[in-house]
Amino acid sequence: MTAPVKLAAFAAVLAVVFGAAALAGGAVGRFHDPAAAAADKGMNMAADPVRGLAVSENGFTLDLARRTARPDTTFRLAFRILDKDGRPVRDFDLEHTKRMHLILVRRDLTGFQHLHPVLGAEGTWTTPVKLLQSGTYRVFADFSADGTPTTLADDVQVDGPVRSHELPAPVKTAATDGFRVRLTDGAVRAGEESELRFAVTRDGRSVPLQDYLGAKGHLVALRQGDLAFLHVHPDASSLRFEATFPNAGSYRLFLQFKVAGRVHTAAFTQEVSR
Ligand SMILES: [Cu+2]
Repeated sequence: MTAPVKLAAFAAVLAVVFGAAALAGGAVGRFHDPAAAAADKGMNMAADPVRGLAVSENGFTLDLARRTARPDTTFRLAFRILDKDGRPVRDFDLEHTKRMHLILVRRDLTGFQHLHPVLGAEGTWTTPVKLLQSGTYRVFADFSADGTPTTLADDVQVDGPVRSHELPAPVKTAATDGFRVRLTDGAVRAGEESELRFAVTRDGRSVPLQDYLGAKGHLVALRQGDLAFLHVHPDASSLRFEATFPNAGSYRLFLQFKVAGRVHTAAFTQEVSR
């Protein structure tokens, strides 16, 4: 190789190295961009087990037809899930054997209901609802669309004088409809996966459970204060659930199980330590 050719080759190598460095610099610069940083943060938040704090998330929006009701009066609750272009979503994925799970609970964590509304041709979900007591109720639409599990929430106000209840003290046994439900848990700590096990008895004897929503039971966990909705994973063959409580505090657990064709709900206060 002659000297001028060697120099030219060296210059070409330099150009490649500096070119790559310039590209890398550009890429690094992009991460300092506030929009890119916010997008990264959003992705981290999507991994959070907490849901149900927003009316709009993951490109979906909960559109409630009405936000007021009268106490102890059956009304037609109607809502749509809108996509990012404002169009009603009509295709939903099956989750726990249903395409839509509707959870209602008063702000003081009383009056829990779990309903399965019907989807109309125009993308409107409807179900008859009766809210017994006055107060503010949280309405959670729990669904999956395009493979994205999402829980959106809004409020329905029930007019009238409100008598609120303190969260009951944590106890390991709850009575409902003549059944006794016992909760067994280990050390339930914030940020760790916790196992929650339930046993249902009647007159001291264990009760044969029917399948409900593709498992032996269904569990909803809500955080006191902001009513954050925790996603809980059921074990298909027993009343065992895995839940990760994001922080220390008080939570209300609503266990649902099915016996002889009827669904029953038992509620527990769960304290989560640091
Ligand atoms: Cu459901």
